[in-house]
Amino acid sequence: MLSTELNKLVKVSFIGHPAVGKTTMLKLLSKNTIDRIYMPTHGFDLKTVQIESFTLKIWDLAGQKNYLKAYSKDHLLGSDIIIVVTDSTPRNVLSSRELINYATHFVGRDCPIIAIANKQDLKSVDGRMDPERVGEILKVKTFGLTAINPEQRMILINIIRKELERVAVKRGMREDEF
Ligand SMILES: Nc1nc2c(ncn2[C@@H]2O[C@H](COP(=O)(O)OP(=O)(O)O)[C@@H](O)[C@H]2O)c(=O)[nH]1
Ligand SMILES: [Mg+2]
Repeated sequence: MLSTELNKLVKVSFIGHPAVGKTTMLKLLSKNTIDRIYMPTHGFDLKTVQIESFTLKIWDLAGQKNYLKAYSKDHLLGSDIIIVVTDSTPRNVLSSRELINYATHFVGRDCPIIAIANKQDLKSVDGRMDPERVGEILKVKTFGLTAINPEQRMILINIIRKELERVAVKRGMREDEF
């Protein structure tokens, strides 16, 4: 049924400063091989990813200098889930808090905003923060990740799946429909 199909179409927006790992996360979701070459995203990338019966339209919103302006209303509006990606350094986490405030303006309280404390593999070498600490600062649900590790693909999928279930419930879907 068409309405069921539409119910399963979900817009997910990745936001975060340059080089925190947004594109790597998108690749982690879509395949198993991770390309370590850094290609700054210009504008945005749009990828379609299937998680169970859901079709996710994932917007990887970029921006090098004026990143705040790049997260324009048009990009964020209509998001069902916003995922803020940080590299877990204190400085980046603090400025990600601003990004969350900015995003909240456009999407209101209905759209869940969660955070990924990425680059956890570097935590022991350079003082990055663990996900608990990052979550305290950002005041949103926060999960740790090492996006360059293909073995962490299921971790990321499970994080998103939890949020998808909430979206489905909000849309009035029954559990046997998702
Ligand atoms: N050590 C480490 N490097 C990462 C991780 N995730 C991404 N990177 C690297 O960080 C750089 C920027 O990643 P990218 O996904 O392009 O960042 P974006 O600008 O947010 O899209 C690349 O060189 C990635 O390989 C991670 O979990 N650990
Ligand atoms: Mg990118």
